[in-house]
Amino acid sequence: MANNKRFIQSLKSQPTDRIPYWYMRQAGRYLPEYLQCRKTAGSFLDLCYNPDFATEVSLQPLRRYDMDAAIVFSDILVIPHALGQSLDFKTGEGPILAPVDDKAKINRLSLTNLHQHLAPVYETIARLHRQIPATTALIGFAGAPWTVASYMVGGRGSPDQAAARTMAYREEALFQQLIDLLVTATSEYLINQVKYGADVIQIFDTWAGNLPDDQFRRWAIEPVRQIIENIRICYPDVPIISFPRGAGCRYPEYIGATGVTAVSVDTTMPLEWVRDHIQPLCPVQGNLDPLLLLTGGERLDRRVREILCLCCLKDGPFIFNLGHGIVPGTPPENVARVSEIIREYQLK
Ligand code: 1CP
Repeated sequence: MANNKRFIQSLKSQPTDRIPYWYMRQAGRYLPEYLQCRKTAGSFLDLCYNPDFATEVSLQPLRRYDMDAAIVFSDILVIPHALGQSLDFKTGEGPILAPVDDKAKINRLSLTNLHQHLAPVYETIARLHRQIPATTALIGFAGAPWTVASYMVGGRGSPDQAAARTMAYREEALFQQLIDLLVTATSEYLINQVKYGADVIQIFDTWAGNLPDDQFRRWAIEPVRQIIENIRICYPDVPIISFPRGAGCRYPEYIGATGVTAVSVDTTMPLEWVRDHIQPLCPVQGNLDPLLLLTGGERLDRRVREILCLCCLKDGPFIFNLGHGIVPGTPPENVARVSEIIREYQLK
């Protein structure tokens, strides 16, 4: 099944006619048509929970750049919202949540309305499944428990996740309770995404890299291992990509311990190291600097070709992507240019 999709072929380590590509955060703030939809929808959450708008903005980047995969438009923070935490996105700012930083607040979170709350996301996936071309894969996603918990405890994004890391040391059992709840909610959410038509799952662990060694195993590896195990009970063959941003030399351990199908590698990872130490273990996705995509020019062309050459030297399959998400202000023509170079690049 699904073998006419180049992206899935690559994830299954099968040969492809060219390198598949898509871009993290490919829908969104750099596209004028997205900004128009966001204005019409009202708030960012109205966009996420309205299948008409969410389907439209998921399709917008495909119309321009014909990627090998579409990603459903949503956000990693719909899970805390579905568990009962208040969430707001103010224009131009990041997310603001009412912090869950003590036992009473964590105990008030509940799985009861999870699927009812997330039903619009499932509906969007069902529509996208029907509407995207047969050769395009549909990616469902969620945040990893550690990254999601860092927003839940801190109430907003932070450079060091100090609130969550402090709780994990001071109130380990309570933090474990929060992580366990997120493992359950995220597993069920992702299983439903596959049920409604997602071909591939991506788990975003944006803040994994800030965890010290022992904490990385406990809060980044173990919860993701459990989620993957839960998904595979229902869907043994669904490809699962994880993005433990900043994992560095811990990528090989992460791959072995979680059983993930493929990894997204971040901008800091040296290409030769990726080729020698990660590609032999699993398919790799990455890792153009989103700021180079923003600045463009000859330098962008050169780097794209460098990534294409180095990551295809060994037998390991490769999916072209960014090392983190597209940033606002990126000129759409730069995304078009990169897509063109990838399409023209011939596999030897
Ligand atoms: O219109 C707007 O102003 C909202 C901007 C925006 C968008 C377009 C946010 C707020 N989220 C999204 C969509 C989104 N978020 C997608 C959609 C699909 C796609 O095109 O890829 C995805 C996959 C995400 C995932 C996400 N949200 C992550 C993990 C990936 C990453 O880039 O690190 C994280 C950390 C978030 C939280 C979040 N949501 C939005 C913002 C600005 C942030 C970051 C906040 C912060 O840390 O300061």
